[in-house]
Amino acid sequence: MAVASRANSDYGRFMDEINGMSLFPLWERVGGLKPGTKCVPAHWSYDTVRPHLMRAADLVTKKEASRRVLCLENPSLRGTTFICDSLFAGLQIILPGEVAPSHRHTPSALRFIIEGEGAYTAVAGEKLPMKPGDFVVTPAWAWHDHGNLGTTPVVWLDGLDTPFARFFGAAFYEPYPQDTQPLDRPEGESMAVYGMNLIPDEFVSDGHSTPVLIYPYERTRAALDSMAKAGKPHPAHGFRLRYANPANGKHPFPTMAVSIQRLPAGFDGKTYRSTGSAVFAVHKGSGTAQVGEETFKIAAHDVFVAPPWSPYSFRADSELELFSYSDRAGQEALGYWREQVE
Ligand code: GTQ
Repeated sequence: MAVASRANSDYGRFMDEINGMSLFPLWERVGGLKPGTKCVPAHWSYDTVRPHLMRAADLVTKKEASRRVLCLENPSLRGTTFICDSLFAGLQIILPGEVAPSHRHTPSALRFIIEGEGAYTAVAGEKLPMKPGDFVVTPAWAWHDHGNLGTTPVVWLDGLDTPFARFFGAAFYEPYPQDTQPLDRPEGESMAVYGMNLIPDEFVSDGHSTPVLIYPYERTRAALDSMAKAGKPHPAHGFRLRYANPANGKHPFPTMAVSIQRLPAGFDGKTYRSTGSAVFAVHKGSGTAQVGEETFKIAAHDVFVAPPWSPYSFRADSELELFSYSDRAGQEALGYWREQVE
């Protein structure tokens, strides 16, 4: 109908007139609904990025930078700071003696510790010492500052759901009046009180973020060890565990699901895809990630991203462990989540 009338000058005048009124006819839209975005598969080798993190540490003081972070920007999203449409990823470096001043924001944040010991994050009044492989939670709107009390640089991966907050026009930010917030909760409290399959009677969940603020790698590894002894690996994911919010069994964040998976040496996984955008950080081992049309050789501390509905699979040369976060929690809450194994 539209096609037949296109040559008609009445139609041309109609189009011109409605265009001037901020109106657009749906029947003229090209594209329409289909899964996936313009986000492309991308991979950052830690060996390549690390020297530039060290240079950044030389060139820019923590005072100048507040957070000394190199954003991993998707090649199709340059200028946004985002690794995919729904997630932020950055590598943050903090030198011995430095403090990253306290602030808070509506986006939720996670840290996955890459290298170095002696750094901590203070979150909501609790100091959380961090070691490689630990996963640390910063709930939305919680005060947080970081420090390095050790003798070597410490690097971690920051994962945030900033694009969600931006999308909804709800990206608030506030600096704390001092560099550090008061530590009014005992060290280790969130894990000791909420991380033992026990919940205080009076605890009322906000229904969003987990009350456990740190998931130490020591415990994660023990869980993976037991899982690997007890059963067979999933054909695509190997031995995979998701970090759970103990208050409701769901995800640690309202938007982000977070997982760790172990692929035994020689694992040659099936192809998998989901509507989720997922960011992976190699905790240890080496192998290959096939993501869409791309083949990435992956090694310890590399980061890569799998776009939504893009098929991916893994091969492990040595025992591989992959930490990952995705927008799955948000998609499940909204009813969009779908997945497919080969
Ligand atoms: O450490 O608080 O990579 O607020 C981006 C935003 C890190 C942080 C980032 C942040 C932080």
